[in-house]
Amino acid sequence: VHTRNPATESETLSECFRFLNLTSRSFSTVIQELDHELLVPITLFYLVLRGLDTIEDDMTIPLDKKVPLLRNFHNTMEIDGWQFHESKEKDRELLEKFDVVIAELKKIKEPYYEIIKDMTVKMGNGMADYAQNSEMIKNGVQTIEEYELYCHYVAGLVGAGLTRLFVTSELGNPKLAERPSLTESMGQFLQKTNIIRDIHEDWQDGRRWYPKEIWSKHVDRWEDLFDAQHREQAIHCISAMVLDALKHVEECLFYMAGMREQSVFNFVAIPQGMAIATLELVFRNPDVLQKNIKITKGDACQIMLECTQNLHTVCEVFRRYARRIQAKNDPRDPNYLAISVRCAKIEQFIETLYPRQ
Ligand code: PS7
Ligand code: MN
Ligand code: MN
Ligand code: MN
Ligand code: MN
Ligand code: MN
Repeated sequence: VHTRNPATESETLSECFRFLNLTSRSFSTVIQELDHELLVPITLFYLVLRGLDTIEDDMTIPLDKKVPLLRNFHNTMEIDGWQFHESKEKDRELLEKFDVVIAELKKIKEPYYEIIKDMTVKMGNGMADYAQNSEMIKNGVQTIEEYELYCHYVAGLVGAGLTRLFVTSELGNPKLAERPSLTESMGQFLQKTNIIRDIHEDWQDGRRWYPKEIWSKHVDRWEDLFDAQHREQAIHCISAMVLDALKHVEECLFYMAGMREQSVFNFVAIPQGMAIATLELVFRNPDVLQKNIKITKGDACQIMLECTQNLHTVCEVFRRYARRIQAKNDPRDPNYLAISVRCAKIEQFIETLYPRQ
């Protein structure tokens, strides 16, 4: 069911949907299938955060300009007619015509608006902290704790905002609001997968999100990860990162068990299904170190079908990919045993949810 109504849509709203399709690889379809109550608020939430992320990612904006832009973005998003013409990023057109997002934000229900604004304050400040910090120490994220705090700012907060939108609109189980760690895991799992996969692209852009606490166990210098001479160690480093991401799986499945409306279920489940498939794709795959890799269209289609049914079919996706990770696991990998245990635990958890006869 398409919930958009182009006949009654204002020009600025149509423009917002054009930006959604232009800027989002993974979210545009699932957002546009959302229940009518949340369709526009979540589209605008996405565009506000995409605008913020475009500023964060733009390495041509000097830090003394970038930091205040990030910290004040929640005020900026209230200034009628505001546009930004100094970005060189791929998604810069959104910032150049950001006034359309601002115009539409003023029309949504107050509680939805407040949630979006609150998340923008927190994310903008978190991004600014890390932008300043990476400049000071010049060698990226150090500990797993710092890595997870970054993932909290850019994805855990998105999850928190979305959960509040689901609960406020009564499309989500109110009990979800009492389980913030489940929500956090949903964001951590997506963001960690994105960071693991984007290693090469991020490195070329002068960014590094893998924590030193993990990569330093495998190579002495960060650059060595991209050097053919250290290929084996680099693959082991990726395995360590995949193992770390897999610790969130049970909480993600638990969160999805709390969905009660089909369009919201699909919206949260599809990205999670894509993420577990992406983890399997990057696992022990040297291509990650050389180029951007993506799951095939065929796999994406199948995941889309399975993740738009019910928790059971989503669990089947997770079980299938956990088994494929197991099958690719190599005893020479220092994380072999831990990965094996982790995958078995995931399978076991699914088995307790849906015992097979
Ligand atoms: C509001 C739907 C559902 C409880 C733009 C969805 C970048 C991985 O780094 O575009 O450019 O490669 O490939 C999305 C939890 C956030 C976390 C975060 C807003 C799920 C700005 C998404 C998305 C929580 C910061 C997109 C985490 O990847 O990034 C809405 C529940 C934006 C969610 C960023 C990343 C998302 C991301 P990149 P991508
Ligand atoms: Mn970013
Ligand atoms: Mn980005
Ligand atoms: Mn990325
Ligand atoms: Mn991306
Ligand atoms: Mn990117």
